[in-house]
Amino acid sequence: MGQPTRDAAVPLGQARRVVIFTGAGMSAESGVPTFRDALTGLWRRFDAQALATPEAFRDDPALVWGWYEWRRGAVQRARPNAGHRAVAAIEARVPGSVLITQNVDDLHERAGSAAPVHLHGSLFAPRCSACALPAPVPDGVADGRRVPPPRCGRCSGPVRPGVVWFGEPLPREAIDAAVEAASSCDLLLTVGTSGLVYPAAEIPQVAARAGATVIQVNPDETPLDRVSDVNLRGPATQVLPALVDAVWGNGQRT
Ligand code: BJW
Ligand code: ZN
Repeated sequence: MGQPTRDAAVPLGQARRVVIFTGAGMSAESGVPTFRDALTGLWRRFDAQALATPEAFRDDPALVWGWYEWRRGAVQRARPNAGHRAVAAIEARVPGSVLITQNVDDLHERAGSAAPVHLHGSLFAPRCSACALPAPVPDGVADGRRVPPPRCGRCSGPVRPGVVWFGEPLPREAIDAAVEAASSCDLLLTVGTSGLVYPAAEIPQVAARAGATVIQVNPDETPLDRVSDVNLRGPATQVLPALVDAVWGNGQRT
């Protein structure tokens, strides 16, 4: 075990209130591309940041709906990885832990995390873009780039993905729960996020300002390096199981 893992294992073993804050890097090794990775295949000439906006959906609903259907298909084919399972193991070991994710996939739930706080919504919660009525997740996944969105059963408005686009507010309950958890935790573990998108990127900063230990897991440098007490450089599937093993490897809470 390396020194940084030991430096992280000691405070994690002592913490009673842990926040785990995750981003797209968490699911990268399950084959779900990160938000800022180049889009592949059919979508390689598009810019994710331009597609993830209310304006893009208004201008070309079939293009944007098609992109999200393609991504829903990729997530449904993906399986949770050892990093997701390690997060669920931390939650099981530390009952006062809260999982906050920016991810719109369901891989944490499928790895055994009971109630992640989804700051940026979900690929599995479509709703009417006009009246907000929840809409069913379509059966199967449509193939192709442009897929006209289904129509709302109440007002016939176009159904949109239940995610948070640039310029939209985060769900009130989710951001309130995240700020509350970050303000009162002993330790925050941030995993696989670039820390570029606000207000989510404030969450580790809130914890640091409140005096919590911040541990970051990321193969690359990020703006969150400077608020982190320990930087564990590496992929989540290796670093997180090693950390869990370092703290609870003998099956006992330290
Ligand atoms: C690994 C790994 C491995 C790889 N293991 N790691 C303050 C300053 C500047 C701008 C703003 C500001 N406040 C607000 C803004 C504007 C804007 C914003 O932040 N813009 C920035 C680009 C500058 N924010 C907003 O618009 C937000 N809304 C808002 O502020 O509303 C105000 C309002 C109030 C009241 C009324 C009305 C409005 C909304 C932001 C919503 C973001 N939504 C998205 C899309 C969701 C749907 C979708 O997926 O399509 O959420 S954007 C995208 O970024 C997605 C992600 O959740 C989010 C964060 O990305 P993440 O997870 O960090 O992924 P990546 O790809 O960036 O990084 C991956 C990381 O993993 C990298 O670091 C890799 O190294 C690492 N990695 N492999 C571990 N194996
Ligand atoms: Zn409607």
